[in-house]
Amino acid sequence: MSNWIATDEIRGNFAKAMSEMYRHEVPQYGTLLALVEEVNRETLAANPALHVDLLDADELARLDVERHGAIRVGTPAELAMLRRLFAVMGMHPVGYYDLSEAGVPVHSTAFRPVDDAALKRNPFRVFTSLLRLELIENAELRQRAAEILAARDIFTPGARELVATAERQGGLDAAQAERFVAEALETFRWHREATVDLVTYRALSDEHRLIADVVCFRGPHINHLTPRTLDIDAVQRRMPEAGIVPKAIIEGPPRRACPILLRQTSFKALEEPIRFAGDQQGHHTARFGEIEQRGVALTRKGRALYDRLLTAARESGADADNASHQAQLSEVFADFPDDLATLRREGLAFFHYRAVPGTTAETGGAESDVEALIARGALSATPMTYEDFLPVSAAGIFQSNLGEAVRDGYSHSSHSSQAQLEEALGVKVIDEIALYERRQQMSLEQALAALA
Ligand code: OOG
Ligand code: NI
Repeated sequence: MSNWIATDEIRGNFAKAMSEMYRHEVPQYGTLLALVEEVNRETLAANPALHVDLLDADELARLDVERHGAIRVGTPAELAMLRRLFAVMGMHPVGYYDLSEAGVPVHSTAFRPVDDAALKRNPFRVFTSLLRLELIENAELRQRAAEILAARDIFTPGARELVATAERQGGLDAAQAERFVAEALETFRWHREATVDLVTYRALSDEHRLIADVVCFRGPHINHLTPRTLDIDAVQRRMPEAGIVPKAIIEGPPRRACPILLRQTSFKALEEPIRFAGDQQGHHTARFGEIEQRGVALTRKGRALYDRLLTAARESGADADNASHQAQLSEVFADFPDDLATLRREGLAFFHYRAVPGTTAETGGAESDVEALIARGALSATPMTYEDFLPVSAAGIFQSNLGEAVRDGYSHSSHSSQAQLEEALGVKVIDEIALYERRQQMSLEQALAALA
């Protein structure tokens, strides 16, 4: 037995500290949290079956602490250090998201816990983007941005030291873990002072607002923190009453009896006063609020169907208002089965299998007997929650916060470069679908062993 504090506990404490810091920095986030809690409470009260399902799936306990955040960093070295910092909290890079196609000069991964027990405890995720400086067309500006980034350290000396300590010892003791949370938090804090003058800021911002956001500050301020709601349509409807203006459209799939993947909406970034070098006053918009509703994770086959239907819906024209957008999506998504048994039998979604106490397999437990075991009530299958993000939705969220100045996609030659992101990280990203597959398979093996 070691004296090290569990990574789950460090992550839980960090997520809590981050949430407190953000609530303090962005009061609207607190308002949104209260609204989400209210809607979740009402949804559970009105839907006892959902209450039981979430309880059974061990999802109810995590709901109140469940958040994702997002940051954007400027250099491979910053990303590599972040990878080590998140590892101390049991968070690892999962998935690759290329946003250059959508006109955002970044590519991204999500740091998150990966195993069942850790996800149950606290699924805190941070969508992390790396600026692709090579996409800045103006060579002089590119050079200037690189120099500014090279001159900063987004980590405190204490954070660097404790990450090294954790790696050397294989963990942190209680006092070290507490200090680690405080030191790590500093990287995500907002700064009212830019590191550059207004002229430089404007030049970078004119190239792309996101470039200015990444380059001109001491650190990669957390730009939103997202609670999970059980009814995103209700929260979207009630946001204006709470004094929050949501973006026009809920991203992702439409409302369904069996929610799939991820639905998201956000409120617009705030314009905040900034003091630039040379004592000049100006503004910057970066921080916003977002909510999400999570559904079942899809297999490769299910995801291909989702992508195909989403593309079909998008091709039939953009809708200005959410009601007609949702109506049209629902029509197109009529082709996506909407009951759990079909989603499972057709191999469209992932499930957790469990042995039902008090039953035995009799038939011996070969995998082909799964259907028979389920029919007899010896085996249960509950939907596995999607823990990741969606590139088209992420692009929509980015863009709703970049104001009018949305640009076209970057040229194809500069596209998707997972290898480049992995080189920066210093490790390969985990394939999210393979991870769901493994977790499903493991749950099935354990269930069958229990029944045997
Ligand atoms: C990240 C936007 C993506 C999501 O939930 O899809 C995102 C950013 O703006 O940095 O957070
Ligand atoms: Ni987000």
